[in-house]
Amino acid sequence: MYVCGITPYDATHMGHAATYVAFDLLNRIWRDSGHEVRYVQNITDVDDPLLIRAKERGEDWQDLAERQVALFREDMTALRVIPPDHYIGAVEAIPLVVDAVTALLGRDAVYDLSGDLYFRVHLDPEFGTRSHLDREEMLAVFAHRGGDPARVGKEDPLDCLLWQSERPDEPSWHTSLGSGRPGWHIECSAIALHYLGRSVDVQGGGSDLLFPHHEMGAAEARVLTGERFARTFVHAGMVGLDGEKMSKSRGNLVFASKLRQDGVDPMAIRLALLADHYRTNRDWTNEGLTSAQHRLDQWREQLSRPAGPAAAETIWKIRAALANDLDSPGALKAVDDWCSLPRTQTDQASEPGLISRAIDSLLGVAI
Ligand code: 5CA
Ligand code: ZN
Repeated sequence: MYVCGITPYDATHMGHAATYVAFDLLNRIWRDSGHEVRYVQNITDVDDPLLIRAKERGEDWQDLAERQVALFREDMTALRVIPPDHYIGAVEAIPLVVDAVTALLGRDAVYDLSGDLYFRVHLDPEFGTRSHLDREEMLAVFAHRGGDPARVGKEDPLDCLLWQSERPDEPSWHTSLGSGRPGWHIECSAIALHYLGRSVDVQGGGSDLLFPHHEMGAAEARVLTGERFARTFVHAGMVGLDGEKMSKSRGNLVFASKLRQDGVDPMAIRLALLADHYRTNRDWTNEGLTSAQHRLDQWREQLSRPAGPAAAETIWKIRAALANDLDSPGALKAVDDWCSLPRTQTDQASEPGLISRAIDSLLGVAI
């Protein structure tokens, strides 16, 4: 599984948290089913948005990235997200990107525009089959999400940047491709192909990455390997605040670290995120957090009793819900239902512990 990681500034907002908790559920249900999971994630630790933000704050871009990655990792630990096996920064992956672009050059998939190297997206016969957008839509979305369809001299407005030549006052690296830095999509395809082989079971991220990022990354990988890059593309819904997408540019962010500082139990944050299905676009609300806290209190109260009703059926309900496209609301309901079963003479001492362990391992909620 390859899940796109953060660009390290303004982490960890509740949109990020929701997306990584969703893929953590997938990781957990796979492990529970006996699969060996290999999980890789990147950090986009050099890119325009990071450099722009660092400049605005008058901070060194590397210091900003380092601080934000540390904060993100603390937040993920607090939320009990199982870390990836390989967590790879774009900067450390530059040699992988150079190798990948060199291989693409050998396939005639690259052209030079004033030192910048572009990928011919239509060399991938399956271009467009992941996002299902038509050309008009692609052009519109590309312009909004880091692309440059209007740049003069491109063979096709949709072609994407593989390598950006050195710009004044911007970081760059001396490589066989010239002095410059990696484009965005090739960062992820190069890392994924290197650490996971020629294809992955799941390529994941938020739905804002479907196009252009995942379409173009998959196209690059397809031209490199001749194989389908991901068996499945999985996209989490967007989390917003007050009806607007939560984003760094809109500035309507709720941070996991701030909630933790305010004394909110990270397990309540996690439960609030699990209360909705991962694919739904939704808002982060105070009411949602309050009801998650209430649910956590209920669970803790019931699970701290010396005995309880039989656990086995409930545990299978949790598994069945998660196996059904990560139906976390269904899984939470199974636990709620167990908590509200009447207590009787036949209650066994072992049962609350079994439920606790199932909640811990399957849902990542420590009781
Ligand atoms: N570094 C790139 C991916 S290679 C990136 O998109 N970084 S990010 O910091 O902007 O987002 C990190 C992850 O959180 C991505 O998977 C993204 O899709 C997801 N994400 C960003 N904003 C939201 C949101 N409001 N709701 C849900 N997920 C989000
Ligand atoms: Zn990515």
